[in-house]
Amino acid sequence: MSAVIPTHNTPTLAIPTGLRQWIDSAIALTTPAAVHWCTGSAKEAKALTKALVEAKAFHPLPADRFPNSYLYRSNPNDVARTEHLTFVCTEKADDAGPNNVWMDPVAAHAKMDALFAGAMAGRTLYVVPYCMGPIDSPYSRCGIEITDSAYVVLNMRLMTRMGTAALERISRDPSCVKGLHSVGDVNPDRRFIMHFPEELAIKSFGSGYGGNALLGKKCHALRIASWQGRSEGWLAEHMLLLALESPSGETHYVAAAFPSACGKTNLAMLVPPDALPGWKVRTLGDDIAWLHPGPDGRLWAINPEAGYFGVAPGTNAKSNRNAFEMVKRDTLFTNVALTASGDPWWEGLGGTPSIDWQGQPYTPGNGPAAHPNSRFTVAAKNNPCYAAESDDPNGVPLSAIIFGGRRRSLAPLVFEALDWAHGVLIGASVASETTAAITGQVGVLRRDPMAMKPFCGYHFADYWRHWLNLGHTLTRPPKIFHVNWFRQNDAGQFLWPGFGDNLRVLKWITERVNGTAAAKDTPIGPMPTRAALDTTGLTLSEDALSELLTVDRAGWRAEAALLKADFAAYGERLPAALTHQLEALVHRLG
Ligand code: GTP
Ligand code: SPV
Ligand code: MN
Repeated sequence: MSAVIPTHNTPTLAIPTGLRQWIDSAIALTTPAAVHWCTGSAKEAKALTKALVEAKAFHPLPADRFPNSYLYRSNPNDVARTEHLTFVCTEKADDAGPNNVWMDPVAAHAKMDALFAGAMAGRTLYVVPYCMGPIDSPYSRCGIEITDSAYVVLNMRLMTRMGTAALERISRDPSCVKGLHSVGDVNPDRRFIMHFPEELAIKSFGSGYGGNALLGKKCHALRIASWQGRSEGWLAEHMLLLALESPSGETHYVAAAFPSACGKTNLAMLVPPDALPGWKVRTLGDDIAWLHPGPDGRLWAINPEAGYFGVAPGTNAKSNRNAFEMVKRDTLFTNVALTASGDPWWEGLGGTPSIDWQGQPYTPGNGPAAHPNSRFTVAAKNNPCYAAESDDPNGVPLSAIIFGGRRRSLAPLVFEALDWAHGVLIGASVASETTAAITGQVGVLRRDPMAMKPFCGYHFADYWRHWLNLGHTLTRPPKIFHVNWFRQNDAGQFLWPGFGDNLRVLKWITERVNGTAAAKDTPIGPMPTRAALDTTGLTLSEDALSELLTVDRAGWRAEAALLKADFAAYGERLPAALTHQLEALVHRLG
């Protein structure tokens, strides 16, 4: 992408000296043709968009049906996060843990600086100040991303509070995350996403895609923030955040951690089924939550993001009507297909594609028309069920935390933790089939503790200890649950209808919080009795229901043995309380 705003501008605010020096040294290293300080204004976005359209990098969608919306096709070698190229560079290798790929920080800086040298020649360098969380929240944290991608700038503008307001906060409090990004030559052999948690710094080269390039998201708000949260007493989690209002008007706030492409956006935007009138779901966040113990002994949550980078395939008027409506304006689509009339298209939408995600005439034998990890970027405020509490500087108090994974077998529809420590074990034992959100094989079951395998910026054993310790500070902790929407029958069909019908599970969960729903005790934790799960208006065979609500003891014994082996990889650092929880589970399984 060449220089699109070829004029130098200067920031209108005083930049703290250390930051100014960092920016100056990045300019000296990357030698851009121009430098642009982003203000986040509509005028700026318009100019960038226009330049991208002129450069044919943005394809305008039909303005009558998709106003202010564009299709962007990324390099076909750059369509998902790349975990093997993502590093945590701590002084001591042990601090990154076996869950991360580690590199010595001195070696990592040298490697990256060699790549960045002269990398922005002929391009514009954008200075992108952003704030993760409401501008006026004590829980929010700022960052500056330096990038040579106008696509990244426009995405960051939708995904974060980007521009002047963030820069104002930074000028008052310079402790911000420094992110340096270049798309480079988009060569997978020269692609690295490096994190320096001890320096609050990120260097990302060679990718323009999502979590690799929008540095406020996974790099800052999860990997660096999880490190900060450990030392400051809070948690940065891969969680959606929703408000659930019952017909009687009572609201519960719920956070849920599922691995990538396992249903967070869909649950966060849930449209209740007609058979359960009076229930309402409002969205606070769809991907990341920062959790802080409050003075009242409850756990409080904010969503650090301001937009969604959501999975397109599977989205339709029936599965997620809110998302379907939301992406009809002001939306950037990445790697979707087009219909003959030029509308965006993806698998599961209905209708037929004409042009595939690579811009070629669609041929059915050539794989899916839209890339399975094709995405929409849209401001959260465009969500028809946006929760106003998203802007509350104090966040919202959690009633429940849900963990879940994509498992065709074993894990039942829902079960409950006996207490916080058992809940930490449940989180640590999350396993899920891999999805298109990361490069590599899809459908392989792997352990993904707390859905944070790709995102925890430090040793998992230390992370679980932090979770356990944090629980001790809560006098009114949220209840913890585990769900699985993805059980399959022998024919490979989903047993549970999912989507809007997941409300039935949320209903049981909040009734458990209120102490009004029945449960049967099982070795893995309390589960709904058949009568306690509201199946009004649901056409589901009793066989399927009983399969969804049964514990396969032999299967769970095998699972516990696997878990024990997986935990062994974390060695001496593994908290004893977690080992005790696992032993207790084995004991209950008999
Ligand atoms: P990331 O943005 O990668 O973190 O993903 P996510 O966790 O937000 O997942 P998302 O809600 O985008 O869903 C991913 C895929 O799973 C989509 O294709 C959905 O259609 C599908 N999906 C979501 N919820 C359900 C469900 O309840 N049942 C079934 N069968 N599929 C679902
Ligand atoms: C995920 O993979 O969990 C995402 C998309 O939410 S990305 O921003 O690429 O990380
Ligand atoms: Mn995600």
